[in-house]
Amino acid sequence: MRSTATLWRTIPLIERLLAHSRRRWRNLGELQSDPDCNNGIDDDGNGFIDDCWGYNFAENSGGSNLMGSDWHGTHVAGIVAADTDNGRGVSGTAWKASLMTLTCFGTSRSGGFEQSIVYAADNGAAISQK
Ligand SMILES: [Ca+2]
Ligand SMILES: [Ca+2]
Ligand SMILES: [Ca+2]
Repeated sequence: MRSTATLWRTIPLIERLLAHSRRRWRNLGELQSDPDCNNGIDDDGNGFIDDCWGYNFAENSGGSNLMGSDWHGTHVAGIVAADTDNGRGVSGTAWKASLMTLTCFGTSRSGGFEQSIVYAADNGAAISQK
């Protein structure tokens, strides 16, 4: 039987999701020196500029807006991490999880699928479980 304990870990969404959510994973190494997440510097030295909330691998960009080409990731984010027992909308399947935004379907191009999985693993997200 599968353990549900890992469902409350950080889960990478290899798409994109709402720009602001309290369920968002955050990169404190970047945000502590760049709270507005727009200085154009790789503050934590991990190879990604302004990756405060995740990264847009399709268009090789960070910052606070990681929106891509459609709303599918936002829909999936709700399925995964919507608050439970609050009388609003749905309950997520992993409602204590934080979500890491990794855009691979950008506004002008797609790509970076493999790199996004490596990034997620390097930053503690649950990639798979047994
Ligand atoms: Ca960085
Ligand atoms: Ca920065
Ligand atoms: Ca709800």
